[in-house]
Amino acid sequence: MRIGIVCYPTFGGSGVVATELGMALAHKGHTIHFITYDQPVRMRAHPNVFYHEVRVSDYPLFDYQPYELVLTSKLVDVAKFAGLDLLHVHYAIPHASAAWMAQQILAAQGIALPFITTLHGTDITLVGRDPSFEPVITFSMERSDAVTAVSESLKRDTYTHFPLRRGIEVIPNFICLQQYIGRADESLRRRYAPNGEKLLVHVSNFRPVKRVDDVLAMFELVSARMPARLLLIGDGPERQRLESQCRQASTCESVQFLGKMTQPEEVVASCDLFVLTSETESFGLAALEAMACGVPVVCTDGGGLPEVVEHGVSGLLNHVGDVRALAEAAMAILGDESVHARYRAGASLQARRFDLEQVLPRYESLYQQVRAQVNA
Ligand code: GMT
Repeated sequence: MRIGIVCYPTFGGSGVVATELGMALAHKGHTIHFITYDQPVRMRAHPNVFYHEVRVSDYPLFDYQPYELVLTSKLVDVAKFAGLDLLHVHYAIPHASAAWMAQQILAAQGIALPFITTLHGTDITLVGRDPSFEPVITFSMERSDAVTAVSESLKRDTYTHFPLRRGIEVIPNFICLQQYIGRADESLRRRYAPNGEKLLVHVSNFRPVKRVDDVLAMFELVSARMPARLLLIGDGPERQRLESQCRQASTCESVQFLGKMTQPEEVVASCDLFVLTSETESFGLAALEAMACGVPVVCTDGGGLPEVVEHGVSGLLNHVGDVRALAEAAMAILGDESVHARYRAGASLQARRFDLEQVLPRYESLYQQVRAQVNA
């Protein structure tokens, strides 16, 4: 099939999932056209992969550049000239409404282009439910040829926040397991924990929803009880404040901000524990990536995290904001070598449930279903 994929090209989970999905489909012989404003960070060269940049001109009349319109025109252009069979848009805002608009323009020219919308999280739980977006999001979800959500929790949230009548299929996020196995690197580990300290790691986009303050607070409690270090990977609006705050703290020497990384698993795999303190997380791809490296997870129980991390098997879950319980959980896992080894094994085993090989056929079958509806 010839498939157009629209996503955010940045480090966020939705962009990573969309790009890895496109790359996997390309390996299976499909032709993939990524359509977005910058080359997706995880995109690699492949004869079946094409990238189309959406370039918004800087006209002085516009205080706000009309990205959605330029994207729509690009979708129409690529659909016609690459002969797309379908569009798969990731993250509803503004991709679903742009896809619908492109579909209407093409229909007026006698061309059928079905589109699938995949909901990822904040497009529903935070931004999308804002009244300034809600009617457009509801409409474009209703008009999508299929809608998928990355977890049961996100599906429930969608029905809670939107007056939606249509069905939503849950297709969980995935990982290419082979990329993660056996990545631990002793020399890297020694660099970050030269005296054999326990190594905790957090990966995020440093937005308020991630509650990174809680990561720092729980780390303070842990490091008071055992030699430990904390690595913070990623960047975002909260980073500068947190970094300055951290410089005043007694744990300053033990905390390192590493910034954005295209392959965070290279570091995560050499750590002892992954920490995620989010207010809510539709799925928690970063936690799954850690588990795939055999790194157990201590996290909150917001949103879809309990669907990814099994309490007592691949990690421990606690209520949002309960920093003390999160610290106790970390110490319970890290304080005993045999317990840690059991959680490590549990994490690796559980990650297998989300292997690409299990999830990819579900998308392919949905594509066929949607295409068949158009041809019927
Ligand atoms: O907020 C983020 O972490 C970024 C956001 C995105 O769209 O990239 O992540 C959301 O989608 C990911 C991929 O499906 C999920 O793994 C994240 O849990 C989800 N984030 C939230 O729900 C906060």
